[in-house]
Amino acid sequence: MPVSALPPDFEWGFATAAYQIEGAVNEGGRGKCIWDTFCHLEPSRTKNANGDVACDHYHKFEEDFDLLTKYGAGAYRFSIAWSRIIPLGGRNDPVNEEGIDFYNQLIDSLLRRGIKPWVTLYHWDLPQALHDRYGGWLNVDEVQKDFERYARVCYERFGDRVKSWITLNEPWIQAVYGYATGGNAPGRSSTNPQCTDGDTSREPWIVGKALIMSHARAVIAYNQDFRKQQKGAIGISLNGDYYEPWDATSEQDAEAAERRMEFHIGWFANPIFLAKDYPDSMREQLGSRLPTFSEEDFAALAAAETDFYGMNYYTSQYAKHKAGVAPDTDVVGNVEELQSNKKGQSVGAESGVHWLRSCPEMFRKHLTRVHSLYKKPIYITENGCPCPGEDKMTKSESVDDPFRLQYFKDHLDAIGKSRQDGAIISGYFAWSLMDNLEWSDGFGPRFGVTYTDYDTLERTPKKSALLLQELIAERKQPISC
Ligand code: GCO
Repeated sequence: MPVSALPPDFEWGFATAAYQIEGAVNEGGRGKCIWDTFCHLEPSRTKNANGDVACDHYHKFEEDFDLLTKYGAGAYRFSIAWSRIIPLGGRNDPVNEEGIDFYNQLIDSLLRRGIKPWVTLYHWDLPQALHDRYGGWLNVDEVQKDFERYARVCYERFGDRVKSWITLNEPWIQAVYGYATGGNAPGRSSTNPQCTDGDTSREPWIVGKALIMSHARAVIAYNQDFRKQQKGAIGISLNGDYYEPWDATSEQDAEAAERRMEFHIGWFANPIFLAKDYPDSMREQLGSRLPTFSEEDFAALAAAETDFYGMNYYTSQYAKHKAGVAPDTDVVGNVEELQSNKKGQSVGAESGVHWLRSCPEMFRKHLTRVHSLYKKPIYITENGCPCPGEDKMTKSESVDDPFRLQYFKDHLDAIGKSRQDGAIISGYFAWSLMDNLEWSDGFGPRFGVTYTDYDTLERTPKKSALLLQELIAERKQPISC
């Protein structure tokens, strides 16, 4: 297989998130977050799983970083739990020095190993106290001020050593799963009879605005008060599948595909990267349910110069136009999402979760589209999959993971091709360093390159980790042109 050299500053690594791996939820002065409440209030919603212990990374981080060293990682993306740093979350609430110490230990250990820390400030674990105090993400004015203060504390305490910041992970998931489907914390949904205290058909869009403005404030704070001295970069990680028309000859389906991506990516990327309003298709469908940006908001968006586009990419789909008026609960743009097209062709090989099929060709198109629209360097901040049937496998079966190996090869190949197409792709983080708590799917799906035994907490490298190790060592990527 021909290979192409990557630039020397290409970032290679693995990614995780605090609630999915840390455990130790009642240690070190940590305050509760909305996921603690969500998992414990109605355990069936998370398949009786929770993050109380998870991978116990809180106590085992040195062992986990030994793995990073073994895999040759140059960078490691992890998230800080807001409620470890400020247990009550708010701008006038005290900072927890034990939480600061914990993340100082992580950062210093990574640096000793020559691994660059990439820090996500928010990976869905809002301090519960802010949700209780004023409605959390539903209170646009309050939450952005508290997020800015939290971000400032992180820059002040860690920014001498952390040079790569990601403000938010997948705001779409926070807004839609948290406030439309109710499948993620805090579990609000217009179809949930418990949500009688608000207009739930507006909530995802209000939360979206709160997330966008929080990102903007955190970036402005960095640019004004820290960038000159600390010389780091700051971005955001957006999820989003690529969509192709279900019927390749239908104009309506082509528009549906575009609309679907606007509802998913443009919702956040247009305000954040272009300082523009939401896509027209959103305004047309949602009318006054979509909040507006004031002059002041637009000024903040324009001032919040963001360095890079973090892309979390897993899969793609086909889009079929839905006739008729979209219902209030529609968050995808009146589109039917399908895994095969009109000709019956599947979007790609099925992985170990129903929503994820391997579609590297569409990944390549996605990279080209995002690059041409937003013109920022792209870092793949998540990419990975569980193997078919892996949730039921024994350890020895799971560590032999040809499906994942092929998935990585094909997606790295697509990156190589898009780089040849002209897209600027500056790094790649495999999701995930180890099997971990897959949110409301519990501990079933295994996305790790390391097998986690949840009874003994023993870690065992899978074969795919060793493939990445080889590629990283050679600083090469396969390109099968
Ligand atoms: C996400 C999150 C991760 C998930 C991963 C696999 O993208 O949903 O960032 O926390 O675990 O994506 O679903």
